[in-house]
Amino acid sequence: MYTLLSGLYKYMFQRDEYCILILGLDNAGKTTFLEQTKTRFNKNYKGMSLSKITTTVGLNIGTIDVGKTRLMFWDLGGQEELQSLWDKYYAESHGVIYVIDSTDEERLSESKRAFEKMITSEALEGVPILVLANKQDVETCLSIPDIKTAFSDCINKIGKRDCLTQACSALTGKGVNEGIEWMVKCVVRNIHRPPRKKDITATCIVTTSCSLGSGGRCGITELQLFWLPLVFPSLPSPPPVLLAHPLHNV
Ligand SMILES: Nc1nc2c(ncn2[C@@H]2O[C@H](COP(=O)(O)OP(=O)(O)OP(=O)(O)O)[C@@H](O)[C@H]2O)c(=O)[nH]1
Ligand SMILES: [Mg+2]
Repeated sequence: MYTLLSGLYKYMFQRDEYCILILGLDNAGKTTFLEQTKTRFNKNYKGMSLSKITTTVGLNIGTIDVGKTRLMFWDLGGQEELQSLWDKYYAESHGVIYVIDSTDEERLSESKRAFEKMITSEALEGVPILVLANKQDVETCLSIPDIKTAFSDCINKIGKRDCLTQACSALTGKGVNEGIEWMVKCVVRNIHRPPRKKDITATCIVTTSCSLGSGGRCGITELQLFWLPLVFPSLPSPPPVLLAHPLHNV
């Protein structure tokens, strides 16, 4: 009976969670891409106005659910002095989205150097890489073949891992869904980096206590969710760091 119930519980309330790093030089459009992604994949998400996004000092976090798969994004600042922090996240990540500003030909070689350094890290071995040629809404931008040519001597270093170059505009949303769907497929089939099992009732319980605290609603569903950890005492607790960190913008 316990096995049956715990199986049902897992089916209903656990998701496979994958951590995706969003990297690239400053001004490439990483945070704009993250906001656009959250807006497209999270029903009822009221994102901030894309024009109000400022440079990232630290990191932004966001999650989306695509079917039974949960992607947790870590969008890191791209300024030169912040790039030394990138590798602290490599061992925990399941995929990398590398954003290139296709309108900035002058900094393309700088972007390539950062990309090369990133892909040669052993901690990222076998991890799928989605290269986003961003800002394709700008008429004068570099084309995908231009960018592929500029990055051509990285091919050997990419090796056998999954890698896709996708035309994208984080501002208009072009190419965002295609890129995310490709990433989901790749992380799910990569048996070398298994997912974290994420208990989604943790989020519900936090939401419940917030809505109760603000004098809001408390329906049957919320109460049922609240009682689940009492029925299943071995449930993992919510990640306190992620909920409490001031830089985190989930
Ligand atoms: N035209 C155009 N502008 C974009 C696009 N994506 C981002 N931008 C603009 O590029 C600038 C930088 O965007 P951010 O998202 O802050 O860039 P970032 O990569 O997060 O930068 P850091 O946080 O400093 O590393 C902003 O002015 C955005 O509006 C795009 O697809 N098209
Ligand atoms: Mg940013």
